[in-house]
Amino acid sequence: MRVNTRFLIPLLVVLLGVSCSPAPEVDPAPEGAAPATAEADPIPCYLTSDPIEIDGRPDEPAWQQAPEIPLRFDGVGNPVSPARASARFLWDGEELFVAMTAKDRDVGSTLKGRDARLWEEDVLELFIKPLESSLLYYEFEFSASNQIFDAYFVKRGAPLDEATAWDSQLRVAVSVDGTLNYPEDDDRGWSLELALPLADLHHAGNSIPKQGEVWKAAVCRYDYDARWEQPLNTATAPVTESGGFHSYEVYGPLLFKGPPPAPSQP
Ligand SMILES: [Ca+2]
Ligand SMILES: [Ca+2]
Ligand SMILES: [Ca+2]
Repeated sequence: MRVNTRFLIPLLVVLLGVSCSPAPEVDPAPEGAAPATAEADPIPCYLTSDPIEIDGRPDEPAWQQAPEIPLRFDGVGNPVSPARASARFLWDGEELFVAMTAKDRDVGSTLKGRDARLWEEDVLELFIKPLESSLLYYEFEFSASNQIFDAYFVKRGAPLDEATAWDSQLRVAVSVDGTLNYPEDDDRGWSLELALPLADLHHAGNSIPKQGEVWKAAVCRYDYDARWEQPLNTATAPVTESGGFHSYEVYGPLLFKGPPPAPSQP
């Protein structure tokens, strides 16, 4: 039986203790900052008709309407403040758009090919669970060299090779602010934009949500650094506290909304 070691990594980190490796640099919490609670952020997903060029740089005006969702939980569910990565969500009725931005001192990515083991290097991940009434969910991973891993799980623990056999039609582009695969200098980070056709998520019927519909979603990350012995994993939800990135019970509610409110008049 094939064992998916990804489920074991958070547990091993807890059992072995993170103190066995040099502590990754995490910005200290500012004085007076409110402590994070062990609840995932709700994720507003506003409807937009504005153009978004999928080029890895989420600098279109449309993105200014999308609230930033911080990856504010570390590998054992403790708060990371301020967060070093965030995600934003939009949709246009046919496609889901997601922008992710990550600070990263050492951006690395060498793996190639669809569904490669991208979590073994710097990676940003998106988990989507459309239906409360079904066990099915989707996982997407993106590397800093623009490689894609996409998987459809009929249920948690389903064989990985069966899950990854599914390929979506999503479009993604990555932008690296620094030098890829060159740990000798200090990078600043990387970002990506993706457009996922919602019709791709058809396994439980009509997958085009209505306005007001609520799914569940989480964005997660492994940040590797040549100067650390262990990667730092963070997420928008306290997933690793309760058994791994696949703990969809604690994902945030993804709210498919109408257009964003008009800016107030000066
Ligand atoms: Ca763009
Ligand atoms: Ca796939
Ligand atoms: Ca890194």
